[in-house]
Amino acid sequence: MAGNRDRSTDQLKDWKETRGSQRPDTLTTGGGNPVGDHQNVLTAGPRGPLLVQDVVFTDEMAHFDRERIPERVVHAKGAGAFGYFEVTHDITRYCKAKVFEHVGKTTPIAVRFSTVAGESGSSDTVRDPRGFAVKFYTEEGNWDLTGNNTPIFFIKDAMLFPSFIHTQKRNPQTHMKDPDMFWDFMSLRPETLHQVSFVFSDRGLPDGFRHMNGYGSHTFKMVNAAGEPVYCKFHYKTDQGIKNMPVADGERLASTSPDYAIGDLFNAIATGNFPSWTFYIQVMTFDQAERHQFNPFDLTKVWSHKQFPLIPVGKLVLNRNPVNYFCEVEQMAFDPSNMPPGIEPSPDKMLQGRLFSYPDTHRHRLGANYLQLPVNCPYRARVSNYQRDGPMCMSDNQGGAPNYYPNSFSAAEVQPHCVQSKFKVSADVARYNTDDDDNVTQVRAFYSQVLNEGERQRLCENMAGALKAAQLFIQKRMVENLKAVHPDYANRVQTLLNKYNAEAQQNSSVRVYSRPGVSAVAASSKM
Ligand code: HDE
Repeated sequence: MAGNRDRSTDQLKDWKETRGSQRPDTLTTGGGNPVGDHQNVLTAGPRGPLLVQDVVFTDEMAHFDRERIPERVVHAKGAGAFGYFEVTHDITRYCKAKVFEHVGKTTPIAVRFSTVAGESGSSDTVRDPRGFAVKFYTEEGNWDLTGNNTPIFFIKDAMLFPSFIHTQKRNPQTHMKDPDMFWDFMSLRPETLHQVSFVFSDRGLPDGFRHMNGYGSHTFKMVNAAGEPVYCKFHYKTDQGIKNMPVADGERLASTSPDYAIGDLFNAIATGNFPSWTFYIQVMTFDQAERHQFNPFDLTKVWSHKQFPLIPVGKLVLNRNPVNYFCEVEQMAFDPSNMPPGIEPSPDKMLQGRLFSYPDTHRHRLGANYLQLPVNCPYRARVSNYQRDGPMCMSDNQGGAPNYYPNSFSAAEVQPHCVQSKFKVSADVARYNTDDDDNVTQVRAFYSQVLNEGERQRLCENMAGALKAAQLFIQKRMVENLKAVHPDYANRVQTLLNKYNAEAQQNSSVRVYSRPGVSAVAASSKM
């Protein structure tokens, strides 16, 4: 037997051993009837044909025919795990949510990590943001902090999201990744510069899911017991240390071990090496928000850590692997609109757009009663409302309790102290263009102050290595955008492009269409 088997490879062996001397179960149909033969269809004579009365066969085949549910339109490839959140520092002066009630309090959590653009069979080791979504099962219902491994995002208006995602998916005719689509969009929307620079830096290719930070990314609101609100951001920093993957390793693993990150997480947890993250918040008062130099709800910007220092709150620990992938990970449904009292949305246009999109997606992907699935069910709260029926109702459907409100029979009653905080809005309703915002100052700081020389060079190589596959006018527009960030950034990328373009011209018969786009730039960035 192969000597280098790990816990994920040994799953079946481990499963058998944990069952010990238990006798095997009786094989049954889906309806529970014992099955006498599961290898031979029922036929008239040894050479067929089949009999319609072979219900063992039809039961098996009909279920197989329906095994797939739609994969997530983004973040389709991922890994999940379970654990707990523990409060280590008191933040009740900011937030009344029970999850932060007292130091030492623990709350069960579910986490799903993911890549973004690839399909569910794609490789884990591609350049792409990583999803880092956390579901807190609190006694006030679920809180879903559906974040990424980046503190910022590409765009700031939810209207652009479907188009933005289409540019990283497949060309409608060729069904291939398309470098023109991706770079055309990015270069036409300069607010993408910050996140594009982040993703093409070393951090765009993390070594598995354990060695990266997570961020709620948006600005949220926290409200304390006195009803006083502040704005806040959430950060979860890896206790394993940041570790990124060299491009060459990503390329190699993409073909030899495409499930690298899933396996790394599974094996770590299976061997008791539980990954953890330290959880922080940043806080901004409403007054500070009024006077802030940037729009504090702009998802393409960070809040200065100097001005708004990280405040420690607690720890996220993952200590259990899913018992069954489909049941507990594929069906896991995150929803930024799941917020317990004390946590509220800010006006961030992207967050507001997400409040609609996620539950809408789940109703399509999983069905109207997706919140009754065990992994999504707010099992530490008692769901009591006036919603009833729908396909695949798995609970008692709230029994005989009245299904209308108001009623005189004392069923689910509203809790006035849980009403969301009041806030003032006074403005003209319009479709506001945010094009003229400052899209470069923070990117310049990232390029010239956050990155060191080696990191800057690798960023330029990664970017040029992918951008070279786009048409020249698109390359040019992208470099113009980089020029506004920093002349050195633009020069380095242009110099590399000149070299690649000259090579391509010399060898014009061998133009390489190498699946570029964010999720595949790891593969193309070295060519
Ligand atoms: Fe998502 N996103 N997103 N997203 N997102 C989904 O939900 C969407 C955004 C993120 O492990 C979808 O169940 C819109 C930002 C994660 O199951 C979908 C907008 C951030 C996951 C969806 C955004 C994220 C998703 C796909 C802009 C980081 C995976 C299927 C308005 C802060 C969660 C699904 C998991 C998944 C929509 C932008 C993170 C379609 C409309 C910003 C981690 O509903």
